[in-house]
Amino acid sequence: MIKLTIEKATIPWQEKPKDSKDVIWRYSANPIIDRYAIPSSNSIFNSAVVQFKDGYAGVFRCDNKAVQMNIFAGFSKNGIDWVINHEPIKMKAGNTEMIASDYKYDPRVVFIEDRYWITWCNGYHGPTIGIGYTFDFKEFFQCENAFLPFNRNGVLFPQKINGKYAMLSRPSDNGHTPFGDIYISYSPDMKYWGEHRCVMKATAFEDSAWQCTKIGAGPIPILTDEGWLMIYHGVINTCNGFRYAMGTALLDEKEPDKVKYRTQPYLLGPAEQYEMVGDVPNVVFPCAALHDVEEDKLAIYYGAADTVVALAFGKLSEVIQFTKDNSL
Ligand code: BMA
Repeated sequence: MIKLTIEKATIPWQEKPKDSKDVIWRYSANPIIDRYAIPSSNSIFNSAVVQFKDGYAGVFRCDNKAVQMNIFAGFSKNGIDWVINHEPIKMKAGNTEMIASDYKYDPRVVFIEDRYWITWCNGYHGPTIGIGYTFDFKEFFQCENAFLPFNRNGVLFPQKINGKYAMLSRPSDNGHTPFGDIYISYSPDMKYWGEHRCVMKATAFEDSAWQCTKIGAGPIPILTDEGWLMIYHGVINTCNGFRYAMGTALLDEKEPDKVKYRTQPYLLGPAEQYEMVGDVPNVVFPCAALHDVEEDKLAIYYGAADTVVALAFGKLSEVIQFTKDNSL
């Protein structure tokens, strides 16, 4: 039998700066994707990447200059330099003919079993969770929306749990939601979703103020020896509006609605110019992460100030330890 060896793409990486005491550090050449990276774009942010062939593919949120939100496929050899298609993803009918969509934003991507699954915030009488799949990032198929409106931040687990697909989501409203907790739902077939359970709520102001208004899942959860590592965003409503930062939690492997640890401090908050200044100031919004257990590497992709895409790094073991040592 001929054994196929699939070349492992090198994970984007930069060593921690000598003077940094943080568990997560930023890529020195951030942002990696400029707001005008394709001819039509006003901003490119909150985007998802995944290993594909001997490199990477991604689904990018590109708002155009009419400020219409849509998702675009892109490709990269090294995970840092990206070529993004100039035309948005055109969906074909997947497990339904009902593929209505007023807008698409904040995609997530994950490989499960035989294909890449994409979730995004889909406009159907307000935001809800859209689901689609692709085998090659050329042809895309849209499935039934997972939930009723209004919902955002639909994030699939990378494998079935107790025989079912599992998805985190954040029920919301039709506007700039002033609340929001993370729930988990299960599906036998990626069409019908149920068994909804609350995972994690926004905190009390006095306990951890950066996540006291709302929270939402970010990248695809990573299975570790300590359970599912969930990177999420937390929001505080300040006198100048919302401020989005990044935290981590560890969820039970078999029962992921059980939170084992959850960070009281944030791991990354808006502090650099490109995170504090943009179309929506003071936003770091993680949507994807690449990891390598053997090399103990984690690369997190996040939208900065709703304008550009940036990259941050951490050691997987240190992020897990930090989450355990700094838990609420
Ligand atoms: C949310 C979404 C995100 C955005 C965030 C901050 O409601 O629109 O895409 O990053 O607000 O503006």
